[in-house]
Amino acid sequence: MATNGSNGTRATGPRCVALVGPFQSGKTTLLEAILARSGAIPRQGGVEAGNTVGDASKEARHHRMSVELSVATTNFMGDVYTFLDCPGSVEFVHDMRAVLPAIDVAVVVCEMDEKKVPQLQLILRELEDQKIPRILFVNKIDKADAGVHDVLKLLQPASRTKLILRQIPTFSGDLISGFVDLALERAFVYKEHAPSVVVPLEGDAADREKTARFSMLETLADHDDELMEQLLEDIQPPRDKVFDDLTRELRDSVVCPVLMGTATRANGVLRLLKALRHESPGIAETAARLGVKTSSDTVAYVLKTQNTTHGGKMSIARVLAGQIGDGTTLLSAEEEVGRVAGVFKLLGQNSEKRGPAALGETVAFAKLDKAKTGDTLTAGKQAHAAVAKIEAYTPVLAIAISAKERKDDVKLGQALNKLVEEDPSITIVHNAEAHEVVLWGQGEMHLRVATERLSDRYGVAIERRQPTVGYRETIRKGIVQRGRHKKQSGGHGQYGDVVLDIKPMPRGAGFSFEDKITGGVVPRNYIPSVEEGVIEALKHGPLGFPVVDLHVALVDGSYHTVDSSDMAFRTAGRIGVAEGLPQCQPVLLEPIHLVEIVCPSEATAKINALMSGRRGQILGFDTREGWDGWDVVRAKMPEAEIGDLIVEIRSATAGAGTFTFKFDHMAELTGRTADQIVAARRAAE
Ligand SMILES: Nc1nc2c(ncn2[C@@H]2O[C@H](COP(=O)(O)OP(=O)(O)OP(=O)(O)O)[C@@H](O)[C@H]2O)c(=O)[nH]1
Ligand SMILES: [Mg+2]
Repeated sequence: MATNGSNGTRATGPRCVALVGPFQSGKTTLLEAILARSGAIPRQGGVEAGNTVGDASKEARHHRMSVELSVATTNFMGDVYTFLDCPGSVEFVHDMRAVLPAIDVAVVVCEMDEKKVPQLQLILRELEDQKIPRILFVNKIDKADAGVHDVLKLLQPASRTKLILRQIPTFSGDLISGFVDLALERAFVYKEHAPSVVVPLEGDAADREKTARFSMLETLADHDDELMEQLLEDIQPPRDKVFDDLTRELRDSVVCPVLMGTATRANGVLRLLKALRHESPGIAETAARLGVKTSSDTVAYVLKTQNTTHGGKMSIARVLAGQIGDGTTLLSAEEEVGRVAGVFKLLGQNSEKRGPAALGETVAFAKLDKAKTGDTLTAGKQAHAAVAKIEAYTPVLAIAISAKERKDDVKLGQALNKLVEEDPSITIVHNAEAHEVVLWGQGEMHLRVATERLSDRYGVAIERRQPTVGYRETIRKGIVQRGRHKKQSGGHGQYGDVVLDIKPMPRGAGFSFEDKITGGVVPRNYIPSVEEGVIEALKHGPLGFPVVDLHVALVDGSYHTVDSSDMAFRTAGRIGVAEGLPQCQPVLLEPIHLVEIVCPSEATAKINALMSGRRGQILGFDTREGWDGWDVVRAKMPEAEIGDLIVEIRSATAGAGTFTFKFDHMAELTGRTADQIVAARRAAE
């Protein structure tokens, strides 16, 4: 570890900054304020007014929330900055996750809201795990009360690295009217939509400044022995040294500075931009973090794939080495992904054609047909090692969909491919048994937006319904049943006759068939047909579901030298099962899954109650390994009850909890619930 701050010179070149943070904390509004402040747009729009640069898609405007990444490039004091405004909803987390490898620094926009601390913790964790430098921006300071003095007390539990308060608020009466910057030791008053104005630092603010500055320095000194000595000896460290330490410790991810402001009024935004300019690392540090030599061949990382209505496919990427212009052929780890046909600068949904993208720039490349989000691309002859691996997403909610009109079936297939290309947190499963296309996703809103996109963007109107639960049925007792098929109409007749010994088998045994014919009463060559007939009948048992866990033995029968045929014996086998099963006490089987829920501990009791209320059998709960203040609850639960479980888990945990599940076993289901399921099945048929 370095012991002094002399290496803290300002990073240069184009930056890439992500705006992340809990749901609705004001990221898109902050982006708007940044763009207005830096002159990329003439006037600051608002989310409520529906005229922001971010969230420009129809779906985002309609739901008044970010449902995908928005990208905007601007200039500030001679440097290029690309801001990546990420959705806050956990349902759209994949867009955030995919951009993280590319960024120099994350601005984590949060609020002074206890309920949102677990969500903040989740986001900070991802950044901590990847050692991505981060700054907290406490937004909506216009709504803060006296609790603002305890900002660190409220937010520190969410962060594993020490938070460093960089600013303290100043008041006019009860309202926050400005702030003191503790590194600059200067007081400012906020002006609406204009830079804050410097005012004398005096009175109560001056006293509070001294205490707060000292604790800022103390935290910095944890990683700087020289500063520690100065503090012990009561020597005022030079201002440059303080800035150098802030820069270095942010770059090394050992502290997380905290700034504050009000995005709607662009208060605190200029300070944020200046902190980014002076203290955030740049492409050199980011490339080093990713193991890329900036001197090597061209390397770029794809952080988002978009299918635009006019421009076709766009791959938004950051150049990590070299430069990339029109006509460059690029290679991913797997294959040649295409030739760049246009380099674009983005400002929300507006794209502007430009020259080659230089080192560190974040741009959109057109027509890289095979490029995927998360790909590491190179123009070299050999693929570059992947700079990041994005974990696969475990889906939590499903809907079954179909095209409203039959003629759109093919179009739907193509649209689904594009949907998944843009959003790998959607999984598509074809349920052949139920003739269903099942869309698995991250939550209600996620799936709603996905179906809206199918119709808005890809022009396929969709019908949605609950996916079919994989019910089965079995039998509780056996029977010996004859199955006879005989037709003597005119010339060639049909004759097949079998006796089947049908027996229940233990759970999970599936189906087995046995040939117990002796003396050739059923000729050898017809026996496979008998089995086929049996299997056919088992697809649809007396309750309406596939029949499992039984053994069928062919024990007797007869044949006719002229009239017997494969067909006749298949029919006989089918008849034997169809007539036998209703007498075997058929019973419904439902799939039971092993469910694991993770949640903040204060919600554990609620989760237990929730699971019991849904026919869940709680197996126990534990502290979550490596997660202070979190629990894991394990339970066995019927598939039918898992349907919208995520919705309730999220509402019980302020959006922070989630679950995974895997099939465990099939269990008998009787009584009213079973009767209802069987009745519904009959009605559907
Ligand atoms: N009072 C106040 N309201 C704010 C401030 N910043 C944002 N808002 C409001 O908070 C709401 C959410 O703002 P957004 O900018 O959409 O928040 P977001 O973080 O982008 O939301 P998601 O992307 O959906 O997570 C909107 O109604 C904003 O007008 C602020 O500084 N003060
Ligand atoms: Mg947003």
